[in-house]
Amino acid sequence: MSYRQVTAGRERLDLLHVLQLSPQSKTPDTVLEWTELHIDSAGIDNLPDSIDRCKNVKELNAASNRLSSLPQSISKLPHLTVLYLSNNAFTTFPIALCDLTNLEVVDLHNNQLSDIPVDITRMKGLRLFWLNNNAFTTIPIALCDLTNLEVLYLSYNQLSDIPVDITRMKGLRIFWLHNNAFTTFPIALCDLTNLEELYLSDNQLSDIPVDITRMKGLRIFWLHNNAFTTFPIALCGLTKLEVLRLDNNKLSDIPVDITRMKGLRIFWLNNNAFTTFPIALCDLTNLEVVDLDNNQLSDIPVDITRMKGLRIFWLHNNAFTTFPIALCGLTNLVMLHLDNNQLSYIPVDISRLTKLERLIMAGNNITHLPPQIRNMGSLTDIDVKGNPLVQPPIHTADRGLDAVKRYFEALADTKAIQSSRVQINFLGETEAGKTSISRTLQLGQSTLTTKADRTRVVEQGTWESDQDIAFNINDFGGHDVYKIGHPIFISTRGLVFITFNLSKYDPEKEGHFQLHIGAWIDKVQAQMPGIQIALLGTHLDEVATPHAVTKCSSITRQLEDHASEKKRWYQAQKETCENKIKEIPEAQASLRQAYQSKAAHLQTLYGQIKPIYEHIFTVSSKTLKGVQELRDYLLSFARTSAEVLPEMWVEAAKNICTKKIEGPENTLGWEVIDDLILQNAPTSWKEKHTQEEKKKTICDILSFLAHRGDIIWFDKSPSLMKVVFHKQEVIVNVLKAVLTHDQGEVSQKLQKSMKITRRKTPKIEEDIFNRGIVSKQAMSCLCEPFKLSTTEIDVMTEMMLKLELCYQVQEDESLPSNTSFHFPWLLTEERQPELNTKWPSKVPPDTRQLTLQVLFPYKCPDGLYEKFSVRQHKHLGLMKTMRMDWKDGVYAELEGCKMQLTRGENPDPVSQDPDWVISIAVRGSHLSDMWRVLMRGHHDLLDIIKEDWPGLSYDKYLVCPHCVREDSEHQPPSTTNQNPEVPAKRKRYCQKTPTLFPGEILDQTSRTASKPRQVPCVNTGVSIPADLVYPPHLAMSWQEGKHNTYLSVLL
Ligand SMILES: Nc1nc2c(ncn2[C@@H]2O[C@H](COP(=O)(O)OP(=O)(O)O)[C@@H](O)[C@H]2O)c(=O)[nH]1
Ligand SMILES: [Mg+2]
Repeated sequence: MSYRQVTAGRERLDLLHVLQLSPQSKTPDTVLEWTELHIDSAGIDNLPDSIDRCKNVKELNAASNRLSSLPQSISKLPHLTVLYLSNNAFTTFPIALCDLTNLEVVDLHNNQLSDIPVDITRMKGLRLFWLNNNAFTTIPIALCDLTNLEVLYLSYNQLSDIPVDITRMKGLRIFWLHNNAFTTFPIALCDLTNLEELYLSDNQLSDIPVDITRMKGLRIFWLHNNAFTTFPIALCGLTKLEVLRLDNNKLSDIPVDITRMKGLRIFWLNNNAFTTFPIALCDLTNLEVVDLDNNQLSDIPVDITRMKGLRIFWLHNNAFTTFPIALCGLTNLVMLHLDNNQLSYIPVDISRLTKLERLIMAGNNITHLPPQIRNMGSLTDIDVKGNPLVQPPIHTADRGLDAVKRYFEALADTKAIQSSRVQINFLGETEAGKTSISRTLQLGQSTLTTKADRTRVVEQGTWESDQDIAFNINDFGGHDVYKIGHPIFISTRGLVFITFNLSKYDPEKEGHFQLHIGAWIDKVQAQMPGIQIALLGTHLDEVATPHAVTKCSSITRQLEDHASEKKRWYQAQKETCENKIKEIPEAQASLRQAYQSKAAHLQTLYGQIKPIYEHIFTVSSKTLKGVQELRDYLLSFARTSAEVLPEMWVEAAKNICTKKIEGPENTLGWEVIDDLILQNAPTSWKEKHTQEEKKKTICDILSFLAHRGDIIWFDKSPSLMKVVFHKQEVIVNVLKAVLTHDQGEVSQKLQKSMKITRRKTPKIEEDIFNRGIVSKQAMSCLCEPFKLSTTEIDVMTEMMLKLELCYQVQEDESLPSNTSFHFPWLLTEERQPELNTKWPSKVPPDTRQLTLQVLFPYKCPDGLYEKFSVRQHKHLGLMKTMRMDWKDGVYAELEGCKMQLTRGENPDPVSQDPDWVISIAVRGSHLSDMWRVLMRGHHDLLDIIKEDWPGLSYDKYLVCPHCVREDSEHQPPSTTNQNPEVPAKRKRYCQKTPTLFPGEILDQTSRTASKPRQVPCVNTGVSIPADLVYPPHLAMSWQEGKHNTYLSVLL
């Protein structure tokens, strides 16, 4: 007999089924070797009778199936000690278990049990018993005779009392009873004198009897989420208690008697009604952790310094307006949470907290951190997010404590300067007057462009108003290249002017507002919802003043309509979510939560949108009328965004920005940067710091400048970080050269190039324009006119890969020059007809199809599909053969599945603006593999939206696999459609719409308490297996939240 650990998985079920068919056969040795059998989530209704062949199995996991009974044969597994049966469909206790006297652990949570038979008393070995999430209304008396039971889970039932018989359970140490229906304390518990942990949270208790003091051994007691309005004084007799949770009650005071609880180490009092600090706590000198989050405290008495043992203190979300200075006397503090208060400063005395490791101050009103922070040796983490910091700049603080310390060191050695350099971005249609106003601002005199000036894609300039206030100006010409996203070029801290020609603007003309203003606002807000946008009308000299006024007030009205339409859209979406939440049954808590987070997300999205600046600026670059007003606004904007910077940072920024205009370099390499930045550093600072520290400071400064929009620099990639793009134009030109759809232009470049022969040109061209493939060689030809070095070209390509504009394919490993780059942007070919054999329109008989559709109202954001297509490549590896691309789609084979991604318009005969859809369809025969592929695609797409289009609105649906099959089988379709899930817009044009399930199903993070077995396909009226709509999920975990994490650390 082997004693090895042998785990058998789901795939071994087949073997058991074979054995079941021939009961006389000999048991194979492999089966005898198994010590663990994992057949959870296997979709079975019964365990095979042949289970008794697994003679040596000690652990059997059959959780998450559809079991409602067990075969008698299971009682013939003499070694079975651990049995998992949670998430099944038991309504009565499987009696066969009662003969398994060696069973030690039985998990039956998430079933529908309401009673336990007396035979259970035969299970003498039982130590751990999970019965939570069942349907018990009383405690089955039979349980009380399990005298060896140590841990019993009965939470999430409907218990309201406990029989005295419970006292027979002398062995019980841990008793879980939270989320039941107790309104009075079950007094019988008081005689369980061996109990060490008692969990009674989430009931409706309001008092505790004195008898509780008989529970001499109690160490952990949970009473949160009950109905206590006064502190239950009887608790004070529990002198051995170490952990007490009374959070989420309505306490406002604590009696002095509490000082008897000498053993108390961890005390949760968060979410109560304290308005003054409960001073009695100050004498609990053994307390290590106190949680007073979410109360209304505004002060802390000096007496607190007596709490010498206090290490972790939570005071999040209270009403502090000044920093409670008494805290600075708690010299043993390791962690202090004061986030979400209204503090405006951190006192210098904070440095007395020499053991402090984490200081959490997010969401206050702090503008300056004390420089003494750099002397706090134990501090490893400071969180100051969401504060209006100017010292140090927010971005520097975001880089972490070390960066903050380096900043303060630089401040110690050089002068502090209130400095501001604002990025101004002019966007708008061509000929709007962008270049003229940009140059007029820089030169301080009227500068009108001529035709010849209008070829450049971006023009940069700087304007220094005084020593400490400067502007970087970006004047963007209209070109598709910007579709890949202004965010690379525009800093969220900058200003965007949507520029339009006021003299040509016609308020009466249909669509004028949308074309010249509205569409630009939508685009900028979808990508950078927090940025400040203002409107700028040019050519003021050509408009009579009264006309200008009328036009502006018309625009103001349109702006209001535009904003309220957006608001209505968000509200409607939120209401839809809220209505859905109401409809979802209690049991599907997790789906409900998915909708709740969607509603919350919509709320945040809406909240993030910064209103357009209320005044519309009007200027003339010819007469300078209105220019002064514009300048004044720019200066005041700059002043309010000024930050305290060490002089050497300011000098570094100046040196680099000068290079934009003056230097011949396309990019700046590390040596140049090193010199530009350290040139003005004081000698004292240089002498103090090692090469490594200097490098880190340089990175801090570059990162700050990149964030502010002075330069483009990717600090996350080791190869890219060696190069600073200080001239946007260089990047833009290269992108434009590579991404252009102008075949003539490309041909010309290729023909001029010395690097390739005439014969090769047509092939290269065909590759680019039909297949979207740019070889390494073609890439360098296209870049030739810009006189870039090889390193610069490599860095640019690296950047395009990083921005996921393309993916790299190396056809021959031994030939790196054979590398090519695939740009979905460039594809013009339609779907190849030969794909129909791999992916026929009709779903093949032995195959199923899962489909996710993500719908975008009116427009598919530029570049979203392309980036998504590129991102899929990382799952496919370098093997190009697994993938076929066309203009609006990808077909790929991976992990035993076939996948087709497509982008398309949903034709809508009624509306001018049809919805756009990106769909992910997966075909295969193994559902779990198919779900994995689909879920991953879903994640990728959502991640891209989150990264690049945080303000984008979309909707998503899972298309019923049954309908997909039906649809492909029965053509032409029927016309009846009663589907409530189908958005109105879709109903109009779909002759037969498949049932759509909410895509939010995919957002559920934990297992639903009771996942349905069947779901109705509304359109056809049939029930389909839930596995086709609900992906298999991770096991539900009841332990969530910060407290449990720290609990496990501290206990
Ligand atoms: N009269 C007048 N002409 C202007 C003004 N601003 C620009 N222009 C002219 O309008 C045309 C387009 O201007 P430009 O700055 O190149 O527009 P851009 O394409 O948006 O950069 C040029 O012919 C300019 O000379 C202005 O304020 N008044
Ligand atoms: Mg221009």
